[in-house]
Amino acid sequence: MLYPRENEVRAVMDLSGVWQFKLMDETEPEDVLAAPEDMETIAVPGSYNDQKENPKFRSHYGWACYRRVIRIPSCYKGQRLVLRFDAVTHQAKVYLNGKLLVEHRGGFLPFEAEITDLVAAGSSAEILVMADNRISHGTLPVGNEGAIAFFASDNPGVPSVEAAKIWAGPQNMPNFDFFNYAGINRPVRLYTTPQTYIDDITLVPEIDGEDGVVRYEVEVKSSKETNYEVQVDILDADGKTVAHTVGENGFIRIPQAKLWWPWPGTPYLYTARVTCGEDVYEEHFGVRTVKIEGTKFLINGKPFYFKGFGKHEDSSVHGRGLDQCINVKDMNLIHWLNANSFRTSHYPNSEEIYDLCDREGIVVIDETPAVGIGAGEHQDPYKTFPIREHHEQVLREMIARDKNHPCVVMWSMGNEPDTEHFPESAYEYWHTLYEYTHSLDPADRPVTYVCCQNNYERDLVTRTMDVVCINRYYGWYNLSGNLDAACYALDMELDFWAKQNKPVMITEYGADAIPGIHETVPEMFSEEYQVEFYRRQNALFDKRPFFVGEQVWGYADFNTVQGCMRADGNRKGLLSRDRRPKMAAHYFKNRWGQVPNFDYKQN
Ligand code: E8X
Repeated sequence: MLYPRENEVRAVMDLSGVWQFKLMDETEPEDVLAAPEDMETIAVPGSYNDQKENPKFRSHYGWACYRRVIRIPSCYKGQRLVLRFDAVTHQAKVYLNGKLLVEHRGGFLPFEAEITDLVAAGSSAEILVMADNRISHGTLPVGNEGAIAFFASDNPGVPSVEAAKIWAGPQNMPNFDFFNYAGINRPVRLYTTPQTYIDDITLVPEIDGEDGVVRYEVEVKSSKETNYEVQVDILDADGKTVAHTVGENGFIRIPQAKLWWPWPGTPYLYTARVTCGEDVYEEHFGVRTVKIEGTKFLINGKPFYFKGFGKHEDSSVHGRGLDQCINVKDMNLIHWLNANSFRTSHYPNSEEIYDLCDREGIVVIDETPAVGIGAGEHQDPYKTFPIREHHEQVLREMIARDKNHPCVVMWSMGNEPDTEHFPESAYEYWHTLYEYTHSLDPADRPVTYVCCQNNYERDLVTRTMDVVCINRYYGWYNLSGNLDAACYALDMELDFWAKQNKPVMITEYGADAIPGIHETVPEMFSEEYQVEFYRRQNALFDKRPFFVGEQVWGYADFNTVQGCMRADGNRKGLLSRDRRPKMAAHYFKNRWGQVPNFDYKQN
């Protein structure tokens, strides 16, 4: 799906601002809906949870209603009109003038609806958005179910079912470790196209000697029978045409192409300017390749080493709402840290972030919201969670949205599912999904999922991925506080992975550190322990040639559900939530300054 971009023929009206708002209940909205009474104000885009002092905004369970009246300028007459939502979390029903217009499941990917015949240019229209924040065994991310019975029966601290009921219901029980921020988290826009329009563009670059060769495909749609011709111009970074062709699909050769390299190399971007009848669309892309060869992860044919983090979209007040000020700051901090990459843990990020990463040369592992697939040793989630179809849907939508970004080098199908208790059904689920994911990407990027700390000998899935991605907490959640024991166990495990002949990287490892807690003898939660944890474990990665990257957990501290394991959220960030460096940030800035992007490992 193309990003809404204005140009000489397309107009984009940004509907960000203050909307009307009301928390609703669990009742499924009907197909015809009137605005509720007594609405209050809320900012869009933004999660609603932290915008008010009312505790109900944080603990809400169910639907919320947004309202806004838009004016459609008369100069839009004759154009196609499309209403686009970049993300409504987790499920949306959108109403135009009281009637259901479009529904969407999944809180982190865009959807749109054409409204040309439903509104008149020069008039106004009412938009109501119903957003459902409930999570369950059937949503991604996954919510726990049945907590009341569990807490009442197994917990001596909860002496009665009544107490458990007050505590447990109704509320969301995330089976994941980030706050369930909800609402219209990303922009809403009204955009125009001509009646015959460019619906999609696919660009797959290859390198051929000194040249770039781009396989392309343009999809055109039209409300009427027309003849059209598709023209494609490739513009260099100065806007000069360097290649031209005609036709809906084919190959374009860029002589002496400049490649897209991760920072501090030059992330050179070209523009494919596509025209078709009256329509024009400009898509940016880079000439770069990604390939796995033996135990190497190759970018443009050279062995790449990932230095970076798992990173949330999370900031104070905005929650998970788009915040370009934070995004620009984050890109600069990533450079400051001498990092080169991050994983969009644990959901596809806003499209603006990938654009920044393309421009800034930051490498991205793009992850779906499939986090929390597991329910302990007594329940096989693959046989009992109704998620498969939805999981395929988010993969389709994520890849359709992000396929042209040079920054995206790998797809992560999900994070930390149970692969240990039901190894065969886990294999059946993930391996078929792995093949499906490969089939979706025209550029056929590497595909992985991220493995939780587990019994790696029982786990049948991780070893079959293109890159083995492991999250490990030796010295934190297990073998807590003892880095000799932690390093012994990690070393042992790495010897196991050495035998698999795959590229292996760590996608999470880390220790909580509260800024300002200092110790001469490093203990847990001190800044010193966090540094020591990394220093000791990095030494084990450094001596292994098949090891292709270290992504720490995490980039910055982030908000979570409250609980006895979390003091003001998860504190494993290299930076605090307001992006101030802890000691570990300085440690990595120094280390990563000495670890090159390419050829770090001689194998
Ligand atoms: C943590 C991280 C969490 O924030 C992330 O979303 C997923 C978790 C650790 C799993 N990985 O808790 O800091 C711990 C497994 C323990 C054996």
